[in-house]
Amino acid sequence: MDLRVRVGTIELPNPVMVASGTAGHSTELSGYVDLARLGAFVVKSLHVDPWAGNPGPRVHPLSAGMINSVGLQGPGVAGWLGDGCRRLLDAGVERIVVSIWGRTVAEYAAAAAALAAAPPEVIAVEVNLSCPNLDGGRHLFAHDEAQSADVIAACSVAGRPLWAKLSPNTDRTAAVAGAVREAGAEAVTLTNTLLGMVIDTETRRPVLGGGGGGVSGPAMHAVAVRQVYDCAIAHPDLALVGVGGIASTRDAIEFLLAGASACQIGTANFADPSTCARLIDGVEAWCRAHDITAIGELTGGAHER
Ligand code: RRO
Repeated sequence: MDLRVRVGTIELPNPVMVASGTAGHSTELSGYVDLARLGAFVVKSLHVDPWAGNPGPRVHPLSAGMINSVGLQGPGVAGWLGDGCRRLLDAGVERIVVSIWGRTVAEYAAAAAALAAAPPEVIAVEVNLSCPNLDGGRHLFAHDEAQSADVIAACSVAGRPLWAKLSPNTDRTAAVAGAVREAGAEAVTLTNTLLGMVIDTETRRPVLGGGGGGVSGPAMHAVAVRQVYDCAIAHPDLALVGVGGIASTRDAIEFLLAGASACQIGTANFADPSTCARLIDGVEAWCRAHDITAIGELTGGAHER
């Protein structure tokens, strides 16, 4: 069984990655899953400088997933290179995708520049243009083609393939995908979380310390599949990474059929941190049961007549 997939210029041994922000910055999940087995380990978004994130509560369960307002907490790129990155390498992880964020184009560029010195195991940079918890969700780069393109162009200083993580909270996603590709992105990751809020009826205040937050998990799976499907039609030659509510093998296969080359597992890691290992085995078993010899054959299958 050939589980290898290609995302832009990068080849991964299998299509299953962790989603940024759901597996920490380093080896937090290594007691549950062999991180070296993953298609790639995706680091929670890093700013160029350390950032404390939002006040708690930061996460809250929903009937079909969860909502978060972590608020982009992280050690900064230099702090991560000196600690989290080293621990991933010590754990034998050879494929690391680093997610970065900024409040301005210059801050994104500074984070990307700081990654230029990263070891070769940092195989790509996922540029997070779509965090719902930056400035309370009032400003998302991923809702604007020109601003997204400016960020991607500025991040070329990382000297690594760039993936752009886009938003489900706009009807501009396919247009933004085209703009970031023109600006140099090799792939787009679809999607980040849905803007949401939970209100405590006793206190009459938002439950999360940050106010609103990002909805993830099964509640948004069909939304993200649709984004991938539509983007694959708009940009048949652009590599897509599907993320949103994957909890089962079939959820992952759906993203491939919609047009993704690979997928990322997020919220399911909170309920079962070994989900990725289960799904690597699961997609292999699914392919065998369906007489698929190379998993790459599945990409875009739902578009064929
Ligand atoms: O840290 C967060 O609050 C966060 C980020 Br950076 C993101 O991209 N998506 C999300 O739901 N939460």
